[in-house]
Amino acid sequence: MTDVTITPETPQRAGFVALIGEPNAGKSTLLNRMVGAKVSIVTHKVQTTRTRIRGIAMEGDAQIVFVDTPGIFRPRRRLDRSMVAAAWGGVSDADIIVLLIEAHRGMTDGVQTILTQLRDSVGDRPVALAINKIDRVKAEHLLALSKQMNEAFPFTRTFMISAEKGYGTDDLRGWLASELPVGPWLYPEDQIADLPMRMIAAEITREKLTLRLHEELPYQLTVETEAWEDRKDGSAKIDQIIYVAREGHKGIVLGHKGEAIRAVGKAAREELSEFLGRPVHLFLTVKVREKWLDEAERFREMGLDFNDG
Ligand SMILES: Nc1nc2c(ncn2[C@@H]2O[C@H](COP(=O)(O)OP(=O)(O)OP(=O)(O)O)[C@@H](O)[C@H]2O)c(=O)[nH]1
Ligand SMILES: [Mg+2]
Repeated sequence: MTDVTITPETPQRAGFVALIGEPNAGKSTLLNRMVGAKVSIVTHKVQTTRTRIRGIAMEGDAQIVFVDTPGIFRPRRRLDRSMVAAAWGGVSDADIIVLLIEAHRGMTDGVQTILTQLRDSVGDRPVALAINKIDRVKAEHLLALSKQMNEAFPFTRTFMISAEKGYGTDDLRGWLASELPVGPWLYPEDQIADLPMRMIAAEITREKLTLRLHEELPYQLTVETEAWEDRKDGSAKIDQIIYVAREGHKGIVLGHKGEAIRAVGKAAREELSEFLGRPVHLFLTVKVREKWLDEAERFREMGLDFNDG
């Protein structure tokens, strides 16, 4: 008789980790780093992310579903309110919450407001503090900030990270994996995102527009994928509409002799074609729609709830 060794199976773990914080804290950068691919768009401007975006990472036997959220700030417009509501919705669905703050900005009024609301909404779930952008400050500054934050809120753990450079992010991911509840994986092992392709495509174009346009304009436009055709030759033909709220904005988006929109289209097409691994023909149309910021359909396309008023 041969010996049979029965190894007890290590249990699978799985769950949701919400990344929250003020606009520009580096949530989307962290999500992309954790997943190892660009799933959520990143710009140097505030309010880049408009809806919850899931990115999936495997860590040993744990499947961590990271939920990137819009930055939390004091909302003015209807769109702002829906974005902030989406962020808190991410908190209420999460098994673990990670609050990102910027090392060089410290405990701002905005961060304190978030802490107040967190106290009322997390119950006994773990909340980690991630002090991000540590590459921008001196080490001695971090200890004082960590102390100040931990006096203000009972964080389960504190991590000092640079989402951009990758400092401290492996530690954070390891800790998150160990804290997740035991349970079956929620997605196939090789899946990294669950946003529909047409939305990812629209987000890539919106990122290029946001990087190029100044001041308020990025906040007053939205991009939708109108049509998508997979061609026999393996390429994809993608038509997108850029909605702007004013005639004047249309001219700015197009640029002199259409040079602005051409540059945006080229950058978006290149990234999209790399993402898809095949050639892309991208056609952008700019439409003036004065009331798009008050249209339920536009919110639905962005993946947001449309609230009254
Ligand atoms: N120096 C430095 N910059 C960073 C780091 N992480 C993110 N950034 C930069 O911070 C800016 C904002 O990053 P995002 O990831 O878009 O921030 P966000 O929190 O998702 O912002 P919203 O979507 O607007 O709420 C970008 O210019 C990033 O490159 C970091 O660790 N160090
Ligand atoms: Mg973001």
